[in-house]
Amino acid sequence: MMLIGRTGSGKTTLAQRINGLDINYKKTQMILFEENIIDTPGEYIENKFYYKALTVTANDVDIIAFVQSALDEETFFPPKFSTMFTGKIIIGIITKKDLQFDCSNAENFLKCAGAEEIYYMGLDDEIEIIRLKERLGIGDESKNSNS
Ligand SMILES: Nc1nc2c(ncn2[C@@H]2O[C@H](COP(=O)(O)OP(=O)(O)OP(=O)(O)O)[C@@H](O)[C@H]2O)c(=O)[nH]1
Ligand SMILES: [Mg+2]
Repeated sequence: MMLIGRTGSGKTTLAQRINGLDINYKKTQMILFEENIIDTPGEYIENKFYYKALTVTANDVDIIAFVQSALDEETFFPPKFSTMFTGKIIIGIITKKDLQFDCSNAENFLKCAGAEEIYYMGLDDEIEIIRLKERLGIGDESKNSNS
């Protein structure tokens, strides 16, 4: 999965949670490949100049996630942004639901951008992380194997 979203929307935090890593804040400066996830810097959606890099990098993934904070009243995703990525599954992930319970704005932005399914993440939302991991085909078998 490749994560796309504005600076501070929570892509790196999400990648760390999915990969079961410690949550460490670090500004993403370049495109990073970490296990099953490609993490991109927010600047890549904020500047059209970088769109080409996003489409080229997207060749390596099956799923593209548009990441939108529930707090943001604006979006950087143009309508039908999904059409830039032909043949890919496009999902939407709303972050910071713990800070803004009403996700309707974020949901509209993501649907308008072409996201086919929406996930709703707060900081402690393990259930949504599990749902997303199942979607990615990276279940928690290793964790459950002792139980
Ligand atoms: N409360 C809350 N804070 C979050 C959530 N997701 C991320 N954050 C915080 O938001 C800040 C930015 O998160 P990052 O994951 O670094 O954001 P990013 O999208 O990777 O940003 P860039 O690397 O700059 O593009 C950090 O301080 C995170 O702790 C969330 O769901 N809830
Ligand atoms: Mg980051």
